[in-house]
Amino acid sequence: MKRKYLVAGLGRSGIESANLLLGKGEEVVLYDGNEALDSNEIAKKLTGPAKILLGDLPDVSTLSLTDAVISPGISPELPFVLALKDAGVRILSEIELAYGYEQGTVIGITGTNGKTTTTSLVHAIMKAWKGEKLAFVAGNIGIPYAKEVLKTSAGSVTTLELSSFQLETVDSFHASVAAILNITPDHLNRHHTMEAYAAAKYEIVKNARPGDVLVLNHDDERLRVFGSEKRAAQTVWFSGSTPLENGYYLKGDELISAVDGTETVRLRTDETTLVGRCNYENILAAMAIADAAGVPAEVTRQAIVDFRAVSHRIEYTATVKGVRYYDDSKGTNVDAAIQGIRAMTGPTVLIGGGYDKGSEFDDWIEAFDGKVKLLLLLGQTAEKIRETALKHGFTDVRLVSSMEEAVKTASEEAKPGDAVLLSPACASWGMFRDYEERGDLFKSLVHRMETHEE
Ligand code: UMA
Repeated sequence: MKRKYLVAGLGRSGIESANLLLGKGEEVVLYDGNEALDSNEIAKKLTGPAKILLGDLPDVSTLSLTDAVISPGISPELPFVLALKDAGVRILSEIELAYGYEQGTVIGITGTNGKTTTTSLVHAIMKAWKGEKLAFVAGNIGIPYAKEVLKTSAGSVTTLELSSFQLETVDSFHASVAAILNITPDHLNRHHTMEAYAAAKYEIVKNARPGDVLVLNHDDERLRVFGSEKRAAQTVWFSGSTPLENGYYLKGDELISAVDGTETVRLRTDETTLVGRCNYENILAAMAIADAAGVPAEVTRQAIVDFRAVSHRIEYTATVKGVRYYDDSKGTNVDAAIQGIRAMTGPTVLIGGGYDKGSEFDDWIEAFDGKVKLLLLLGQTAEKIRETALKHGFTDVRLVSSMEEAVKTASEEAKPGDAVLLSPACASWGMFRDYEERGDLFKSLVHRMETHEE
């Protein structure tokens, strides 16, 4: 049967899905809810002709569709997606679509925090092992899988960073090695409950086969339960806190792998430029994944030693007038932002707030631990965070209306020896395209002050 695809959402994911389908000679209709988009601009990004619909989607029965590829930012609960389902249209994610063209081996990494760093580490290891032509990285990290998949071949390894949004609508997707790094509250406005959010992440292993490996965090209670269930994939554990009879763990300043209680020291913490327990956990997970994929231990070790930190993750930006500035724009939820504040060693002016995902901010405020001297708040969540801070007796809070005002105020209030940390505990949507744009603006404002200082 001749298929007819709707590609919904015309951001990075949608455009590359459309191009993959157009390249395969499929009939594609493009759709975006934002009627202010320019159809001509969209058409320029496409590799072939396609009808473009903007604003409200017409009655789906008039479109004769067979499949709909929905972008990660589109909830499968939206009325137009439900209408498509009711009309018998197959709903799939970009990941599921691209996976249909995969020729090699796939490694899938999900979790609330640490997935970009772990994905980058694993990809660095795979590149060191297989070479540039046989190692690919894609997914939530910012490179659509649909853009990379046609480059894969029988011997290649693709490392995918997968968000709950991308996993929600997979069907046949299969990763030979999968990892769930941790599950803490995030995106609850989309998934509603922690159970539903966790269930989306568990989809990463739904098609596990004998011989597959599932890497899980032993320190995460929910994952300890999940990992004890019977399934085709073998579970391999890592822990940032507890020595394991079999598994990967941090002990003092050593990263260790153990088999039946026999320990091998794989790396010392001073051999990597990554800092903080969360990063050591990411390295342990990456080692477990690399071992499961069959990478020689020395190749893994060297690639980790050579690895440099990911942008926007507690990234040192500059020192201006004795004040150190850090960009942790990737701290898009409370748990990630707690890691950001923990990494600070002295008085800190903290810039937070952003898009409202329905999170609670109590744990974040409690983690301030006397270090935060002033909290500057931006965006939709500013008032909610301020109220939470006051409830916890933290009163040094000020609302600001832009990143420019936040950086200016921070620079006026910080004394030499202090730090200024952008770690919002919220997504950037509403004010910025994504956390990268938010972090880049912060960094450029800091660098501008640095230039004026000279
Ligand atoms: N749109 C609609 N209707 C809606 C919602 C959105 O039509 O109800 C349209 C918007 O008008 C816009 C387009 O959809 O034109 C945007 O699509 P998108 O939000 O899915 O964004 P993409 O640019 O396609 O980027 C997506 C991921 N975005 C999200 O998950 C929100 C990127 O993850 C990912 O890097 C990219 O695909 C490539 O795979 C970003 C992210 O913020 C980094 N991820 C979240 C996170 O890390 O917490 C999950």
